[in-house]
Amino acid sequence: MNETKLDQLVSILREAPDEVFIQPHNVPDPDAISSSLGLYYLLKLRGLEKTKIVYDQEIEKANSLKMLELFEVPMIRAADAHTLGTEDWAVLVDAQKGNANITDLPTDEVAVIDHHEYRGNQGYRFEDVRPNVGSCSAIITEYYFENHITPPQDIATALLYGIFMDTDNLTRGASSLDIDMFYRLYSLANINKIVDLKGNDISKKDLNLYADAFKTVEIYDELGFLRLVSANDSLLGTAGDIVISVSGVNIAVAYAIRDTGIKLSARSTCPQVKASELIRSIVEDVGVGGGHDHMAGGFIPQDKVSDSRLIDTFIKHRAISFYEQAVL
Ligand SMILES: [Mn+2]
Repeated sequence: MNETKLDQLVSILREAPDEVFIQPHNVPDPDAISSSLGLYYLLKLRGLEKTKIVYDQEIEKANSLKMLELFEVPMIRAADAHTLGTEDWAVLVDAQKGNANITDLPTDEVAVIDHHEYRGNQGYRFEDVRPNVGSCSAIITEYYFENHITPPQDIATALLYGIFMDTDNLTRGASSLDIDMFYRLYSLANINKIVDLKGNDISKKDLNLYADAFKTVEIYDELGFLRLVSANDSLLGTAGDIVISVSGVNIAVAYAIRDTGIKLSARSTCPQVKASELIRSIVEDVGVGGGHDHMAGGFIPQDKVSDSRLIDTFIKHRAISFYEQAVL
């Protein structure tokens, strides 16, 4: 019988000298949380008892926090992972080594499961990177069905929600795998919990931040710009989703200015404008960025921000130049 991906991963991880940490990107979103939880359950099932989920930075969004509570996700902050050390191994999920949004912990990153742009093998012994898939949750779900494992109800529900969120209800970059896995999970999931999560999309505090942010919206043809006046940049993507839902706007660039630099998020439904390329053109020579055709993110460190160039104008100028080239 052919080895499945899960078999391969497990046989590598059995050689781990000490603990195995599943690490999603920083400020984990629903797709990252459900992928981590889904993989955690599979590894435990296969006897890898010394497995933990670790993440860096704060979880800010109401729906992500609600997930932790509803599904009792055993995730710990890197700062609280006292046993984590250089002898431990890590499996990265929903992120790859070298991404701006993942902290390089002391662990040895031996494996990666992701659906973002492939960044090349960075010394992994196992890699499953599928940029054409809309969610990491769909990849993890496939590990279940491929191995004839039925996910328990809470895990099925979390994975279903992960697919739901990362593909914007199956309308953004959804592949046939996302749709197949969504369909198979649906009958196993608790839809009441999905309803509960959907009712926790934003907190009251976020509402005020959004209200301020929407006042900053500027539209230029199909482009919509939004500036978030808060350090809570996990709201950027969601704010961008709302801007893109404005009639006539097909590309959204949302950004937040923090002490450390500028965090950027892009959304595109315009076929000529790939969000990842747009972001890369904005951060060219000054920062890092990447993502998918439909959603992407980037960061410009504070020391690269020139005093003589107003950052709002800088971002808009670069985005408009890229847009005009692309749609010519
Ligand atoms: Mn994802």
